[in-house]
Amino acid sequence: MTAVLENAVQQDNGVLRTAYQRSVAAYWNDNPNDDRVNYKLGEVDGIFHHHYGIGAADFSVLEGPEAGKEDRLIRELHRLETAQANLLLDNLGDIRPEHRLLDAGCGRGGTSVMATQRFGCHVDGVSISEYQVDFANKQAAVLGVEDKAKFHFGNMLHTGLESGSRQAIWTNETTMYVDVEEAFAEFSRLLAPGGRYVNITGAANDLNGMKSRAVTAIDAHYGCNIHLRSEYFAALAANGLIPIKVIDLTPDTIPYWELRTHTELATGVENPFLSSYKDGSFQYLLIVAEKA
Ligand code: GPP
Ligand code: MG
Repeated sequence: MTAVLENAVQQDNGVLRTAYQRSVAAYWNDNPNDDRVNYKLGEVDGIFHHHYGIGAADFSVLEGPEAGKEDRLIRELHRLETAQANLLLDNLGDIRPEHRLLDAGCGRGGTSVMATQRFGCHVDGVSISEYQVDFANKQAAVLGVEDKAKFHFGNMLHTGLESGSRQAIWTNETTMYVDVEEAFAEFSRLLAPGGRYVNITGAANDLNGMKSRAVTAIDAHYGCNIHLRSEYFAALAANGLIPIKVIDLTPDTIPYWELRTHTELATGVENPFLSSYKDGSFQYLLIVAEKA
């Protein structure tokens, strides 16, 4: 067998099973978009996020001396992203130090690190990007939480983790990369009875018909496939995950995107987000479900 073929077979039996998954992994291993908006914000306190922000933005950072403006913007955007992760953690239920959690699509590990710091519990994060896994493990060591937060090259659709082993699972803006039916079947298998699944995601609004041009532009920017709102609830119900809370975070995330248009780190995706949130074709949702 040639080396190339051997490699392909090995990958098909392992973490990456489809051409789509390999393309997503390649994107995050070698981000073709300007990634400074994630890196520079993470440098503020060592917590590296791959999601957006919520809450009232302090637009006064745009005033005052031009000299420190960019730094003030970076700190404020980072504060809003950390607020988003805190809201997600607020919804995981009663997490105790002996519990084991799963961060499905962990990125550079920010939300997992915050979870171990808050609850003293164990978190496993999986990502199909080896670059992200390596970054997250190194950063956990820098922050002194490497014994609690562990990151693995793994696929949320088939984690290989033990059934019923998780008190909580979350996806922080990662479900647009997977078939949610498949993902929720795996989460349902992994959760202990009464355990929680928390999802923060952007969803296309069914009431608006098919995906708007702006939502399609967001898909194209990240190489993802944004789902309809209804698909989430159908897939939860089909897998014994019973919603207990749904919050439309759209109004809470708009200030983040408005502020982000002012930084030199803006990537061009800001206007599609703002226009689709404002015309109602796209919604930023928190969904909390319990395992029956
Ligand atoms: C990435 O955040 C999040 C996604 C790629 C998923 C898409 C999310 C939706 C709600 C549609 P990031 O922090 O890596 O993106 P950016 O580089 O733009 O900050
Ligand atoms: Mg970002």
